[in-house]
Amino acid sequence: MSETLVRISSAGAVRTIRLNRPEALNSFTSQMHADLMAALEDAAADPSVRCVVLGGEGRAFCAGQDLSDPMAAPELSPDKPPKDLGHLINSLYVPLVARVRSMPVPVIAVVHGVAAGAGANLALCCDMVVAGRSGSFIQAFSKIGLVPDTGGTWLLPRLVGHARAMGLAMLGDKLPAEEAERIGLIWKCVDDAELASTVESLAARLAAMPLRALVATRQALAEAQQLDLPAALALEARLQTTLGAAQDYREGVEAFRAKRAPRFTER
Ligand code: LHQ
Repeated sequence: MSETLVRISSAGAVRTIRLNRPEALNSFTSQMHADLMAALEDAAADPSVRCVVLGGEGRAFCAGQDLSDPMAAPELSPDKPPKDLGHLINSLYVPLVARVRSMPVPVIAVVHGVAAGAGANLALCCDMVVAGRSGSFIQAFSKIGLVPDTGGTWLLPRLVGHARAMGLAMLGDKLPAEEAERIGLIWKCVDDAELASTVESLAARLAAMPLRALVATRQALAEAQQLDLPAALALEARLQTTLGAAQDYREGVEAFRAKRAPRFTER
């Protein structure tokens, strides 16, 4: 286990990365961005890793951008030009979302306590979100005069529809995890006491699955949002051609026929 602004641990094929600035509710500084990116790169490059779990240390998942970090805090003097937040987004948050969404393995967000602003949308970018009953999601952006970033404008209407996306994004209210599950924003809300074991068994289950198929599913579901039905059908056919030529498909079908558990190995 290494101790930087992220904590990294491994159990079998599951790599757990925990944001580690608990005194500031794991809000993002440039150093935490760098440490998280390095941890994700490392997990992506390590063939023994078959699932990544992303969580937070302390009492929260992540409170988004650290608003006292000089790179994000508004310029108070009228004589100085305003900070270019777009540049900050383009250099740190856009690569982070791209990295998460292109991981060669499934990524689970485990949310206990608050996930606010970029922290909420980082969780929602992951393939599956499991939250404890203490968890909550806040599109905090509107309260400080900004729009949802870190993929929020794209993700929210797709996950919960336009009306709910507008309500969440405009009001910036705290959405409890239980309600987040009910409206389809996240996969599951469980008792806090069961959160670790639920995520552990979900991660182990995903790690044992055919990873190329899971990653292609992530890509196809996202891409199909922009396609009409014939184009989505064509995309599915192309993906089945690729996956059907892979070893995991042979193994899956052989295991089914032999009535034994499959052993998937590809990544
Ligand atoms: C924090 C933060 C925080 C610093 C709690 N920063 N210290 C991208 C690029 C450029 C610019 C801007 O933004 C973005 C993307 C974004 O993420 S915008 C959204 C940024 N995040 C927020 O606006 C959330 C701000 N935080 C809050 O509203 C509350 O802290 C929440 C609702 C998250 C938690 O409330 P409480 O449970 O009551 O905790 P607290 O407010 O007492 O916070 C605990 C400590 O953490 C406290 O420090 P202190 O020294 O007083 O104990 C806070 O100042 C600190 N903290 N969030 N984002």
